[in-house]
Amino acid sequence: MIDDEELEQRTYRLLNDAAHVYRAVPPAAAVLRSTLDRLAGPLRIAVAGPPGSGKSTLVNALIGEELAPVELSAEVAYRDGTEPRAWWRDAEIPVVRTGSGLRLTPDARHTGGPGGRAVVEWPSRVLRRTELIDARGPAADADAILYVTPQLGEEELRTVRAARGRLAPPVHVMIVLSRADATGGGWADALLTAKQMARRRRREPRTGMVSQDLLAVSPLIAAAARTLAGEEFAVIAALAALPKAESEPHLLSTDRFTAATALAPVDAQRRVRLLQRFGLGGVRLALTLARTGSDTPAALAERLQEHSGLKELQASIATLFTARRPVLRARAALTTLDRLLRTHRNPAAGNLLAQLELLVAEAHELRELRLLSALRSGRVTVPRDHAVDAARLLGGSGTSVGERLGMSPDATAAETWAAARAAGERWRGLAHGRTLTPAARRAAETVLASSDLIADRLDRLAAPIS
Ligand SMILES: Nc1nc2c(ncn2[C@@H]2O[C@H](COP(=O)(O)OP(=O)(O)OP(=O)(O)O)[C@@H](O)[C@H]2O)c(=O)[nH]1
Ligand SMILES: [Mg+2]
Repeated sequence: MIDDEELEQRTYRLLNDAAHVYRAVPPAAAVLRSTLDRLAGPLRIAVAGPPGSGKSTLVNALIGEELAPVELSAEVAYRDGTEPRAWWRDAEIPVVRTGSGLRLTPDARHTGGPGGRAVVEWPSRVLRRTELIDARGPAADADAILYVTPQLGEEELRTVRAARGRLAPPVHVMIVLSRADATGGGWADALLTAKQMARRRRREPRTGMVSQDLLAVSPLIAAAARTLAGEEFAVIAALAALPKAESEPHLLSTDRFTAATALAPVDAQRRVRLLQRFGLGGVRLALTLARTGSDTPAALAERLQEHSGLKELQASIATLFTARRPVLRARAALTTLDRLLRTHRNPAAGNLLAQLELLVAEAHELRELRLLSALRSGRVTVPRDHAVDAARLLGGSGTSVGERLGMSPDATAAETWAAARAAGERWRGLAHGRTLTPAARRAAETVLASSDLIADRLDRLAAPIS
């Protein structure tokens, strides 16, 4: 079995060999060039969802800057770069920062029909690891999707399922229940209520089938917290310093909060701006936090990010998406190459195709991804009682040994060992037993291989370094 690094290297070699074979076939050569570029590039995450669900605001929260939405009705990809630059339909265009995002101004030559994607380069540590696409529809070339929606009914689940199915290979999906601050009318416990609801929905099989994780987030509070200015903190602190009896009546509605005669220490204009940035729920939360120990801008920003659900989302993106980057990248590249080799047939291509198939068969992580996706879509089933266990061991909830075994962070080495052994026995029994259908047995064999790899990794961790 081969590891991430070998998978990457062999994928790279195959693409290079193919580039040589197709050097005289311009369309194929172009596809290979961009595939090679992408192999080393960041993971592409599309932020998708219904209109007005908070996609652009979430992009800002993740990057930690007020960039979106751009004043251009198009999909926008945000990438890391050394300085702010933008492109539209292959031409570089001016970027201007306004009070609420970027203004991209394509000149008349570049306008035309709707659709297309603008590219914005922005220096950012976050973007070095992941490219974010503020999507309009299902972004066809994404490795993963954050599906942002304030509600999750049958219709939304159908949309997510369709979005996954349209993409080859089927991508990783995470559902973000947005506008969590407005849950149940937006009262003080709105965020908590939303998080509890998300936890419940996450366990439902029909959501588990389409997404790796489901989280409640308030993009608005998250974005405001990530970009909290010193002056803004001063306004919040001034309001928090007022006696509660004095301020509370003005926090009951946006009209009362922004009334000219209200809350004298802070003028109405500043209050309006604060409301735009945080929403009423966010203002209430910020005041409560400022009163209970968050007495510096950094401390307040940190606590607001926790409450908004952003921290949890970042952690989930890191374990479920970013940690899989090499495998996801390789899988996307190999899928493209496979298609190319089958459409532009020649003797050398046949040989490359055989090598590609061998690589895919040997790379256990690719098999894991394929099985995870098959289990999620219901194309393959394992016995009900074992479905959650299977997805976890395959790395569906994170790829570390502890996450695969579902251990708590304070588990001892002995407990981890015992769990690994038990998983191995469980899946050996299923894989070698006679109760499963052939397809389920093959799935059990893959889960068993994952369990054996976990035991291997524990072995290596325990072995003295010589
Ligand atoms: N209360 C509340 N409002 C939010 C939240 N997130 C975004 N909004 C507001 O909802 C409106 C739409 O937010 P956007 O981020 O532009 O949503 P979008 O999905 O990008 O919208 P389109 O690109 O037009 O589809 C804006 O006025 C935001 O300020 C949130 O978490 N809570
Ligand atoms: Mg938008």
